[in-house]
Amino acid sequence: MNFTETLQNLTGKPLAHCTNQELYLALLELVRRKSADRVQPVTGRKLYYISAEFLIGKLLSNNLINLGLYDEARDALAAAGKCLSDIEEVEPEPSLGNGGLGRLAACFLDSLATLGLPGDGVGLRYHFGLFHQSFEDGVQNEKPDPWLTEHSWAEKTDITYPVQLAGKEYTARLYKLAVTGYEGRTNTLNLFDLDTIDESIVHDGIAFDKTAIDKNLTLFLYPDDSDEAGHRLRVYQQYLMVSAGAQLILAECAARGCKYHDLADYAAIQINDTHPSMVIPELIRLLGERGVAFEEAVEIVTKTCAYTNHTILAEALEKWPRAYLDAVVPQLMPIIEKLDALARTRTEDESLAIIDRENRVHMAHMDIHFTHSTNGVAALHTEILKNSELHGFYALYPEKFNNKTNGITFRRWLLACDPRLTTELEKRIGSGFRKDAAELEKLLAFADDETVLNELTAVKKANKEALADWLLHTQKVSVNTNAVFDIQSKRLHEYKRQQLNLLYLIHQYHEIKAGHLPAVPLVSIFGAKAAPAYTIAKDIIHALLTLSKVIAADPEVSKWLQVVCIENYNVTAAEKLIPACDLSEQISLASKEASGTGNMKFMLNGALTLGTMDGANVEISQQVGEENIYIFGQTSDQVIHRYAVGDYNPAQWVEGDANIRRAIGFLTGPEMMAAGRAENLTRLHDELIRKDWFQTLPDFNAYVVRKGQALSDYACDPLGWRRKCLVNIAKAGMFSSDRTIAEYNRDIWHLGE
Ligand code: CBF
Repeated sequence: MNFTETLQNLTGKPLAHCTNQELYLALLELVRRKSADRVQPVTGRKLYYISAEFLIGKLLSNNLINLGLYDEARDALAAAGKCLSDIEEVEPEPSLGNGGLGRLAACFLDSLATLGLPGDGVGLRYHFGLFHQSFEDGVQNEKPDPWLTEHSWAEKTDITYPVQLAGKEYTARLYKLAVTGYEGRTNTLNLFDLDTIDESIVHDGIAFDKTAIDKNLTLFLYPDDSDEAGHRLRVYQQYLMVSAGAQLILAECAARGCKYHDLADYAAIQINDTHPSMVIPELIRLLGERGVAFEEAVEIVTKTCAYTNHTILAEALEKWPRAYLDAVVPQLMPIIEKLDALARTRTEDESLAIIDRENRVHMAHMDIHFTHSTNGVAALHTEILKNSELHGFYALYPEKFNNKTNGITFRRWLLACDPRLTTELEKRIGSGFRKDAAELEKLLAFADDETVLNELTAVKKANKEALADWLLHTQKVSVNTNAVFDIQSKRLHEYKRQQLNLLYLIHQYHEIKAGHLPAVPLVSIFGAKAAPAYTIAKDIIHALLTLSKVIAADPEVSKWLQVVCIENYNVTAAEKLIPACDLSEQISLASKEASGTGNMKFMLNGALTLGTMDGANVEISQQVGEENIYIFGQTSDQVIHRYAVGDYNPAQWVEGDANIRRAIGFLTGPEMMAAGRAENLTRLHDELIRKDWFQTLPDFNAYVVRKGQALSDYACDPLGWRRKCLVNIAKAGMFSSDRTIAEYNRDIWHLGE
């Protein structure tokens, strides 16, 4: 049977007579069947990657690509007058993640399956994900982001586990989502949920009764934690995930013959940041119920589990007040106390304790003491962990620390999102890079080939036009595709410094007004969600939206400058933005961005990085050479030193620099105040001149100069610019998540052995 016949069998009628919805459901069923054919038995050790987030994105195209069916599907549908990309529109994007950590987890699942390694994900089946973002009257508005439909990729099973929360028993139900690799095997993403969840309790945006656990537990990812009920709800969620996950792991291992004493021969568990840390005491508790003594259980769990740290930001290194754990997971507290006592026999250093003198439980400390591996996610990040943030732990357990620089799956971030570039690359260097990303280096042979460089320019132009169409269609925004597309898309956080970009744009506004015209028009695009309770982040969004309005209303400036904020930035939006980008903004305060993965996606798609020496930017810069990247700003050592000395005073920078004064002053000047809200603009203004915790001002001038250099290179030396882009694509191979996963497997997991 050919592809058309198979699909027709599933729809029950000629393809030409089907709606896009019917075709979507038929493709979903087809993918399910083909993926099921690739399930393989597990021998030896299997990985369980536990994570609060899996930002998987839409799955149809990716699955078709990985199954080798994409071209056939596209052509069969085209022959029936249907368009695969229209059918893709029918699919809702799964709301299972927030940012880099969740997207990394999704890339890792893809690479595990592609490399033929047995590795499943374990997480929660959120009904409304993070939230859906819209902009109303210049401010971020949040509402639920529903994605679960009757026919969803995640299939309900009959498998349930009891979970005790605050002394009451709940039933966790398992949903399974097939993860099929590129020419690889099929693994599973295991997602837990409660049957009793009641979506109707959500009102007024994303508000709901935080105490009705049976109804609310899996409604949202990262529910608002600005009050105690919100904090507790996060503990409830985390325990649901790890308790059900641990029971699943033990059941699967037992079914394969594991006697629990040998758990580490059957399972490797990766704790993705601190959200799943309670899996340590939970496994010890469950092993105890199965007759394993505490000391042995600790040894088994330590051998089985490993921990990844994704940040040095104190706010993300969770420390739960003991009272919360006493209330929500009383069954774990005696075990955590014993672990604390055991850790104290290994060190007298109070700062390494699990339960501190203020009765807070440090989840990362428990992870480091009671797992066999702690890794950072980029070389610089791991060095900072070893030398400063976790130095005491490194001194105690040097053998546990290792680096695993992050990566991205090239199937989604090149083959699926940039088919034009993929075709162009295949024309020149063959298709070996699909399986072996290092083969991209073959492109270097064309670095001086004008025909190839011009073709790459044509690909970029076509991608910019596609993005322009999408913006017009979805947001009614029209952009000039002859301008430089400058993009900063990532979570909104002060350390990522969208406010630095904002100040630059204000600076440019003044320069244009003063008649200093830029070398090329600039379209500056932002994609970012602010956490609902993060006031200053929302103020930054407001300032960007207001500036966008002020510029659009000024014909003198709007010819040269445009600011666009994408509504509801998600994976689908990223797939449109990244292939169209010329300049990729990676401008975090050095030392604060653990790695970044957007930086890798943009580079792979032929954008140049404007960035600080932070996270994986450092390794990108080493790969491409300093002439092919625009680096600026303080180094991480300088930043760490400035924090240590503690004498940073932004007011001095404002007083001493006319450009900074002018840019910050504009925030509360007449143009912005007339177009925006005084409360938000004043608060941001005051924050910048009084606190500026992420040192925006010391990097301002260096940023202005470096960005100016990049824009003038783009305008004055188009071939030279494109050559740099080519080098970036060619050198992106190291950032494939296949490489990252191979390293995790070699050093930590040893799967299948
Ligand atoms: O390691 C993946 C990503 O994780 C974060 O997003 C996180 O949530 N901690 C970091 O901020 C990124 O730097 C990192 O790339």
